[in-house]
Amino acid sequence: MKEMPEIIGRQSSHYTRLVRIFALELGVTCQFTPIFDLISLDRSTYAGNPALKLPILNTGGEHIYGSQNICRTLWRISGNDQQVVWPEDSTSPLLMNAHEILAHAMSAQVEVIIHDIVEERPPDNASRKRRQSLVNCLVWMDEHLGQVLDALPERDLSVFEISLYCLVSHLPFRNPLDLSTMPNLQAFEQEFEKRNSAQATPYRFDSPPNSDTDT
Ligand SMILES: N[C@@H](CCC(=O)N[C@@H](CS)C(=O)NCC(=O)O)C(=O)O
Repeated sequence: MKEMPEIIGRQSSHYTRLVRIFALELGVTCQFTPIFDLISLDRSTYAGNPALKLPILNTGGEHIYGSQNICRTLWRISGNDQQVVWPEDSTSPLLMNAHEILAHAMSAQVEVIIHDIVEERPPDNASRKRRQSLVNCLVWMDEHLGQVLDALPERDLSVFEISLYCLVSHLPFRNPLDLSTMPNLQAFEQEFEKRNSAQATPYRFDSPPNSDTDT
């Protein structure tokens, strides 16, 4: 009997939610194994990923690093004929820029959280710039979202939309920002939220048994 794929990550992580939603949308049943220590220096904590990053996918002992590689692997495993739009399907400047800005914003969100929230470090020039670039990306996305969604090729699923949902819904959970001036992002989130895959993957902290930590 084939082993069930295993997603190793954190329920509080937007990259982990991306792959969990992707798996659910494709109908690939995965087991989930939490990583408790987000700032561990031991690569074995991250299933061997030398970048010390999560999520990781374990398929029969083969470990895949990087959320997009994981999505591609899940898609192959699924044998599903759903039409998936990948970042490289973008040929127009608008779509290429939208993917670039979203990828940057997701990564900036991680850096902002580690610096400002996990480590509680005081602001410095680099952290202020990072936060500003995150906000700028969100504003850009809000302004261009309608055009971007219209320009995406015909699809059942897109990495863009799942990623954007995971990022926007992560903000109030981990890094509250004022989104009141970004109505398009808010409307997009509310619409995506209706999907079963979104309902099944709420953000929450994974705590080791007998612990009350929440980082
Ligand atoms: N390129 C990676 C980025 C993953 C990433 O940054 N994950 C965050 C959690 S959301 C992480 O590992 N944070 C720990 C750290 O950066 O030290 C991917 O797409 O999976």
